[in-house]
Amino acid sequence: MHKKIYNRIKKYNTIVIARHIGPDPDALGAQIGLRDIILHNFPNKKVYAVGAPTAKFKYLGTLDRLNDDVVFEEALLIVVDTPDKKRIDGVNVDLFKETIKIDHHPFIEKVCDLEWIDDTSSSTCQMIIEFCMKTKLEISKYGAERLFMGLVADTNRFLFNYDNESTIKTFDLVKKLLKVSKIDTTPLYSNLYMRNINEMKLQGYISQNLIITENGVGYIVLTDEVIKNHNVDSASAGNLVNNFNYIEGVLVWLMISEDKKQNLIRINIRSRGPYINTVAEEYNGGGHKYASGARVPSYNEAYEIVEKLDSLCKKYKEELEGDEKDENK
Ligand SMILES: [Mn+2]
Repeated sequence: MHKKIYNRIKKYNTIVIARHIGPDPDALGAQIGLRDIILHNFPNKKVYAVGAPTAKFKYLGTLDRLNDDVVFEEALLIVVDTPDKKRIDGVNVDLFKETIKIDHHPFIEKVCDLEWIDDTSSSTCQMIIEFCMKTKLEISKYGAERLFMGLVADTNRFLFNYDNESTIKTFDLVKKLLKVSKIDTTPLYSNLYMRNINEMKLQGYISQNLIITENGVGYIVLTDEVIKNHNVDSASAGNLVNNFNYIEGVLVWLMISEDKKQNLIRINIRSRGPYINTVAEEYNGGGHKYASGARVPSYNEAYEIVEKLDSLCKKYKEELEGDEKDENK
């Protein structure tokens, strides 16, 4: 697979790299990192990283606009960190001569001619690192920094929940990346974890008002009014979900944030117990087993989700107890 992808990159003079709407550091890091690495190895190629920019992650680098002289019929498209067609930002997959998908989400649908999917990988950035290590692509320093930031973000600073083998692979690839690129990680962490005081105050509000259900679902409703009073936007409110890991008795937690501009409710869910992506998928969302999201039309669906997550937790705890009893026999 690595070889096939490498050969296609080598073959095409015009390469467009796309990722999902509402990008996160893994999507942007993979996209911008890969662009830099391809240009570093093939300076004469034209490589574009496309999609709507986000002010919040501008430290990851700039995006390109596709000008009129791009001939899609002769170009290669690489889609990163995106399992389904409808979530690809900024390009029409059907226009390209050839297409490749590189992704670590659970499979949803076949979108590209060539698909490399590894849902045991911590991040798409990790897959790009692996790809470079296994091919002749030399990793640029700038590229290495983007990939490192994306991987750190998706693993939530290595607090991720994977099996032993996957974890060893992640650390091994990070070790190799640091060795070849000699990047300084300290400023990269400040990029990722610098927060403004308004977000911190909202985090305080969430801690004060978090509701915990009978079976261990922690949730908070952030109305438009609360979000406005704290001077943050609804997307960054939802992102605070990552800061509520490891609360005793809370297995699943979610932020329910109103987005008045788009007239919807954002749901950001995390888990350190049951798989939650199935519930997100029922509401037109999706993601990973332990980190998912959805956008729903009203609070009614949001409360339905809380209830479904609560019964997931109940089942999960019962199964755990069952296992323990079996072991004691
Ligand atoms: Mn990702």
